[in-house]
Amino acid sequence: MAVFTDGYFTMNEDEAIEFTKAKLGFFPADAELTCKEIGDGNLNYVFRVVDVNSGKSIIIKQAGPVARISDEFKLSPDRNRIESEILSLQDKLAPGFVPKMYHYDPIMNCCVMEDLSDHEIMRGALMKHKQFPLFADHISTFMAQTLLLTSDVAMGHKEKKELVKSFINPELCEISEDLVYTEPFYDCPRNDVFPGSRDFVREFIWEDRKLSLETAKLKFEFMANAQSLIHGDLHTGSIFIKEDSTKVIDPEFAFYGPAGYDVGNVVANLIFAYVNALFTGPSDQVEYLERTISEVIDLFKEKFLALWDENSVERTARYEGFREYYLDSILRDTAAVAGLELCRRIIGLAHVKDITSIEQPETRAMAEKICLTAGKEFILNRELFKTGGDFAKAIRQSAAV
Ligand code: SR1
Ligand code: MG
Repeated sequence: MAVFTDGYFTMNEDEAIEFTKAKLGFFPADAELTCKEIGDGNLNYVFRVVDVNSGKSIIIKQAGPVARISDEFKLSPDRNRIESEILSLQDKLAPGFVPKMYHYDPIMNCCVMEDLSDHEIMRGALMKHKQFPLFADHISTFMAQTLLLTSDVAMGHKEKKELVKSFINPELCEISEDLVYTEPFYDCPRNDVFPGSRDFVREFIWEDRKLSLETAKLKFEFMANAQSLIHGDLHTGSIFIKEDSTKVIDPEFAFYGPAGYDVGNVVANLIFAYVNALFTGPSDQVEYLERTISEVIDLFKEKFLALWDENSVERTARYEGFREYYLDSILRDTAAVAGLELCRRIIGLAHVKDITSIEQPETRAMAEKICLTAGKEFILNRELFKTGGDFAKAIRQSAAV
């Protein structure tokens, strides 16, 4: 019988059941519990515990001492505290858009939350060519509320600095600094380049000195701009979805960083789905995704400006023209981060299934070329992206090369 008070160890399925019985009052005493480890992400262990009698279920997410994708990444299990705290905070800032957090255990480095098994992971759903007409509205609300309401625009500056302190997340930030901003832009041994794309990557990305200079500027902005409490890894694998509901999960990369980092990740990952649909889907899926990308940007802008007027507490934030200046800088970062994400998921260590699932090598190389063409355009010309239409046009043009 395992003890859950003496010290941390990574649990197996039976131990997750024992933990549930010993530490959580969630199920009745006569519950008949089953457990399955269902994690398929790069970092953690995810247990689904179900009471066979009542059908009630919970999720236990435990942080291991190293990443699942590779034990090269030694990571503090404190990321689990960060995840449980930010989910509770986001539930207040954007109610209904994150799972309910039931319990955090600082010894076992695990958190217990609502089971969202009636939803599906958005990346997989989009690859099955499903459409979610409410998604742009939902995600733009989530981002506008969590990003604006944690910024200096809407918070007392001392209170905000307290949050900056408690969400210092050096190890997970280092992963993004390396995997997003640095390694994809040179011939780094840790990259994982598809053989059919290697020549294009070398000429188009690695040999472009102007591009590497821009990635350096962006990396230093990522490390220094404590603008908003960001999710930090807001791709379509971090979103659970069904027709009428969108839930954002997995915020363990959260820290105070550039607001455009989250918006850019959403845009880039919708572009991966768009590129997948170009080669595998019906044309209305391509149109749906282009429309959704455009709506995400335009709705985010509209909601961000409205929230600014209702919530700004800083005198200078109300000076004429400042909110437009500030929003413009977020859109610029959105374009840049969309570009970085498009490149790093093709060249770097961590790929996306939207592209790797394309079996025919020539087709995959074409899909990768589209992503890299759009990615470089977004990085180099980031100042030019001001509307959803600007993003949609660049995507169409990249797909046409
Ligand atoms: C070592 S972790 C690799 C990637 O998985 C996460 O989801 C992040 O996107 C990270 O960059
Ligand atoms: Mg994740």
